[in-house]
This record gives sequence, structure tokens and C-alpha cells, in this order.
Amino acid sequence: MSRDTRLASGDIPAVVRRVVGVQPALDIHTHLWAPRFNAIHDGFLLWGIDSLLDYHYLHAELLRAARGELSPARLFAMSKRERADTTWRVLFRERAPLSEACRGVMTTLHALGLDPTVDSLESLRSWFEDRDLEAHVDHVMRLANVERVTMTNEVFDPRERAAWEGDASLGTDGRFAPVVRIDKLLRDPGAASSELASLGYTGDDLSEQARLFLSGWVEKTGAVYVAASLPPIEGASLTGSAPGDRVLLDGVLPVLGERRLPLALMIGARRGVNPSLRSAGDGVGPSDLAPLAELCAHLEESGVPLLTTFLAREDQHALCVLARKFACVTPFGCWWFLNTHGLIGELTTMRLELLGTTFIPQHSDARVLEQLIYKWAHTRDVLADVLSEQLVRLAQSGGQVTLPIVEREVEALLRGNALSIIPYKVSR
Ligand code: RAT
Ligand code: ZN
Repeated sequence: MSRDTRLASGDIPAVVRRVVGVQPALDIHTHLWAPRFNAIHDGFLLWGIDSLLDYHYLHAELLRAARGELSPARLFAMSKRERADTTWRVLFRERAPLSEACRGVMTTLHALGLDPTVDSLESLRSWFEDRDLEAHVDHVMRLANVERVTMTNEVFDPRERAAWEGDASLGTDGRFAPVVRIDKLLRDPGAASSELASLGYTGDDLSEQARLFLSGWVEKTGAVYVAASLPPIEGASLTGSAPGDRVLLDGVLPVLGERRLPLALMIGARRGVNPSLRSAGDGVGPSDLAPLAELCAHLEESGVPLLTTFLAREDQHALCVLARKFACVTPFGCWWFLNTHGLIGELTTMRLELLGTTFIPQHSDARVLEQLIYKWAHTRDVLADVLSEQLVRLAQSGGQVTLPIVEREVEALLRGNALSIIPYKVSR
């Protein structure tokens, strides 16, 4: 059978599953750092069993399952090791680890060849202790079939700035592309302005301070885009006249426009709904997308692509419609509470039906290295199903579905669309 033979409808699912499995992915948003950051401080790149279990997605689940036994204050007073042991006992041994985040730990350990049903974590700890970090990173990326990941470099964090100031080569590991993250600038402009002034960035206004600060840090890190996470947009303006609104237009866009770098906005996280849960205490809220449409008009004018993802399930349809109006908009990922088997299926189907393959279906948001394995395995599983269903429908409508066509579309989804927008500088 030649490669160009039309696939029969019944053969499409197996072919798509195989192609989705072997196509390397670009992971465009993680909280992983290149291993050389750990020479400065070993809290940058997290890895290993204790980190996998000491994850804020699991903290929330543990505090529910162990209510009565465990308060947030007690949980966070424990050592990391104790938290991991407690999480293992309560969520994995005393009940079936059915949630997405729990099943993720199982998938990860299983893929690493480890037994995910042990009672004590000691054998797993010794296995991880024997790994060489550099080689382990390669191994994990191979298992996840991820070609490269992007970091989240918080330039408003003094620890992160100190690291870059101490070692200018931190951005040269081709596996980990730098991304400058600027939440503080957009969420708390007053505090950002004072901080920038104290760092010596004085200017006529916040926008000028931001331009100086941002262009310096984009150059220093070699950032491939600039990102922020925003609360739900609730009738607020992103392009108005208040100083906090102008900073995006007058401070950030000029820096990106000059360098043809994308802006990434992750929208809809309500921070600190229950602050006692720390990172696990954030919630979600729906947005009004009208202000984003106004911003898009400016982005198109300045030639700045927008990568965007919304946290609220109810915003997903409006986002697809917005992307149909503004070609500069690329929806990406099934973010955080949406990164579950059922919701990945729902969102990806909606996006395929409204946008064809012109979106980036997933990012991992991994905070711990080995999470790459399950986040991508689970995504590939759903993506293969929903893409097959759509291709079978196409074949039934008389469309041509061949192996090269399947390969081309899967490559676009997992790699090509990101490559066409994000200007990776260091080659792999
Ligand atoms: O998914 C997460 O781990 C969240 O805590 C956040 O990191 C979110 O992805 C963000 O980048 O703000
Ligand atoms: Zn994130």
C-alpha cells in the first residue's frame, strides 16, 4: 500500500494514534528550569518522587480527603518528605488514585519502570537519588516525546534575577527556552513602578520604566516570548487610559513589536480564593472577552502574535470565536483545572470544529520534571481520539485522508504551529 492510499474509515483511529504517539511536541508553558539553574539553588528545577507528590494540585485533593485529620496549617508545617508520605498514604493507598493529578503520578511512575503500588516511598526515593540529573532530563523528555520546553522566568523575583546576573549562559540550554513573565507589571502597576524605581529604572511614567526593564531582560535572557497571567477580565479595559492599562500598550507592545516576539496571556485565575491553601488556593472566574478584542486590534497593528488560554470552561467558545476574527490569536492549552481527560476532549473537539488545526492543543504547566511524562501521555491519548473522530467524519464526507495528511496535521498541532509563532533562538 502506498503512503498516498486513502485510509479506510476503520483504519484511521489506529493510524492517528500511532502518528500522535511518535510526533515530538513543543511544550510552550512549563514551570521547569534548565538543570544548570540548580547549581545556583536546587529549588529551581524540581524533580523526584517527593516533588511529584508535594504538588499544589494534590495539596487541594489531600486536604479534602483528609478533612478532620489535616488542616492547611498542619500540612504546610510538615517537612516536604512528611507531606509526600501523607499524600501517598491518603490519596494513593487508602483510596483509588482516580483524579487526573493522582492518575498522573501513576502513569509517570509506571512509564519510568517503577511500581506505583508500593506502600512505602523508600524504594522510589532511592531510585531517584541514583539518577544523574542531566541524563535524567534527557530520559524524561524522550519518554514524554517532548522536543523542548519553555521556562517561566519571573523577572520580578529577586532570586531569579540574581541567578541570571550570576550566569549569563543560563538561557543557552536548547532544551529549555526562556520566557519572561511579567504578572506584577499588569496586576499591580503601582507596586511594579516602585520596584522598578528601586532597581534604577526611572522614567516619565510606568510605561517608560517597563520598556527599559523589559527590553533589558528580554535581551539578557534571550526570551522567546513575554507572558502574564491575569484575573478574569470583568468589564475592565486592557487598552484604556489608567496607568495600569497603558503599560500593556505603551510599555510592553513596543518591546515585543520591535523584536517580533509573541505576547502570552493566561486569563481567568482568581488568586487566593482560599489563601490558607497557598498555591492550591487559587480559583477560577469567567471573563468578558470584549476588552481582549480591543487589544487584538492593537496587536495586529504592531505585528505581535497573541498566545492565549482561558481558565474558565465557559470562556472557551468565545475564545474560539475571537480567534476566528483575529488571525493574530492562537488559543493554546487546556490550562490547570481544564487539564483533565474529559475537558481536554471537549475543548479540543470544539477548537478543531471551529479553527481546524490552527491552534496549539496543549502545554503541560509541569512544575516537576517527570510530570511531563503524564501530562503529554494523557493529552496524546485524548488528542488521538478526537482527531480520529474528526478525520473519520471527513473521510465519510468524501475527503481525502492519507498517512501524509495525518502526519502533516499532527505535526502542526504538536509542533509546527508553535514553531511558526515562537522564535526559538538556540537550536536543539
Ligand atoms: O497550573 C499551575 O500550576 C498554576 O499554578 C499556575 O502556575 C499557572 O499555570 C500560571 O502559570 O500562573
Ligand atoms: Zn503555569
